[in-house]
Amino acid sequence: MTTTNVTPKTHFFALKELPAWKTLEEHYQKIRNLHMRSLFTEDPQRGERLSAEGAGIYLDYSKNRITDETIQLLVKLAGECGFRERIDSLFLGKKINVTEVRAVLHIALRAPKGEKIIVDGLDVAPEVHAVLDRMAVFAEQVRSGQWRGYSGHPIRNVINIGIGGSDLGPVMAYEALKHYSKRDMTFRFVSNVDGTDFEEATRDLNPEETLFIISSKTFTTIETMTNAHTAREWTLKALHHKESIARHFVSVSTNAQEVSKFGIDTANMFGFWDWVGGRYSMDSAIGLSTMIAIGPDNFHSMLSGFHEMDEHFRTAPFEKNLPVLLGLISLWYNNFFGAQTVAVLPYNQYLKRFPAYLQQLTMESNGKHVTLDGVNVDYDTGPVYWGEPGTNGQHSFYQLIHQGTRLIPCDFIGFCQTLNPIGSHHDLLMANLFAQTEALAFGKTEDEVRAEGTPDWLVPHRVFEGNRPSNTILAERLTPETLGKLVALYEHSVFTQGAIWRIDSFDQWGVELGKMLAKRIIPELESGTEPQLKHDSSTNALIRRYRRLKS
Ligand code: G6Q
Repeated sequence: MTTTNVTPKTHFFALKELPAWKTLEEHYQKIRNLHMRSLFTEDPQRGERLSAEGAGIYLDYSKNRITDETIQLLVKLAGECGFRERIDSLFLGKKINVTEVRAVLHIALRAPKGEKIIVDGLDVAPEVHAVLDRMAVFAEQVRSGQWRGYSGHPIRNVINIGIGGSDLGPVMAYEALKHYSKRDMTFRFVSNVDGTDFEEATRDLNPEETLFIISSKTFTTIETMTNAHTAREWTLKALHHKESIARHFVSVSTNAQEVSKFGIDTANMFGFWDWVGGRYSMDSAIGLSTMIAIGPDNFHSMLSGFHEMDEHFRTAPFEKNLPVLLGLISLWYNNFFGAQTVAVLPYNQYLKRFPAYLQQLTMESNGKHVTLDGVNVDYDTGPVYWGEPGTNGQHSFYQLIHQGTRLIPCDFIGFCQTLNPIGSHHDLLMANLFAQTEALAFGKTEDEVRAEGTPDWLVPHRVFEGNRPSNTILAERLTPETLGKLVALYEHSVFTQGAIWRIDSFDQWGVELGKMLAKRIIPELESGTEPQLKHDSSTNALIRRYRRLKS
């Protein structure tokens, strides 16, 4: 692949004036009251027809409030928004992150050896593989016990210190792939600047056997640096020698200068690049803890899963393209039905952190209110993503999804094989998944409720109107490869939506603001003398109260 690396030219863009948008508005009026019950009755093949398969992942999108025409119109909309060109720009390494003037090349992190990806005239693929090779050597040294702590003990505990994109991916991947992890080692993740996080992660560990990975793209993030300094003190308190740091600390960063200022030998630094966004970095060196946990071969399988989905996204026609379909259907509910949220419901305990991971991926990417041209949007952008693993959610918030007043589109994720075959657990788990999608779509009518002998006064409470939409994502088995495919599926679905809304899905100015604001207040909390507060009256009062009560 080659690139000219020209910042895309921006121009005023009125999404709602596009012919396909206007037709979709009319179409919405026609089908908004159609019930899935009749859609399925009229078309016995619907369940099989409205499905797609890519990179070994099956997507059933038939239980949505759509017809064939809806999909055609949404695909037309994508075409009118120049989405094909946007996909090409992404894969060609053009600087589509316009506000930070950066290429967006997470796809390069999983490109196979030998593929060329040119950024600013340089092929970045060999660098990516050089870092992966160094990570593999290090991971094997730690896993085999060849890498020793300062006092000669093998490393038994690995703690990743990072936050946001430098934490959520590693935690999610570790939990998701625990089945494949080295069980005689302990992996923990410290992100919160609340000292409790560090304390609880380390209280039962021996510093002589503990390795810290300080993961920070910038190496200036205050939470991470605070935790990193605490980790250094914790280590020095036990090992007494400054030289021990080199055996117990490695870093993942783009900032060699700050890494060496902290005292970590840059020989023990694993780099990445400014074209990797934090929330798109779990397959870069930020995944070092994952690689140590599951081993380099499994890590490479995960990368090949990512790549397979990348290729599917890049080449499949939109009507058969999983990330595109997922993105377009989500946009359909967001912009035409006015849905505010999307629930992600993995029926797999290993995916318990997947919804939290997706929250950052989706909401940090598409929580924007101005277009690439800097103009306020006149339509809704990123919905709120949330979720919990099934079946737990069924015993709490599903009530609202079934019978509440809001429309909540759901993504159900399930696997045909379990990694822990115990009795009939897995069939029971999957029966719940299928039953929930069925109940949401078809509900229970008044007649059905009466036929069960329900007294009149109770009937309204027991009626389920149904017509509540869901996608079902089905894969064979949760493997490192499948995890790569699932994450890439959502990455590209986020991009699909962001491209149509014409927003920058790859910047995060809201996060940057947060990083600065606290810095102003810290000295006001710590100062020995009463500071002159110049905030609003609420913030001033809160700070004064805190100062008064803190000791
Ligand atoms: C992700 C964001 C953000 C970032 C963290 C940590 O896309 O940019 O979540 O990952 O703020 O930043 P550092 O890795 O620089 O510490």
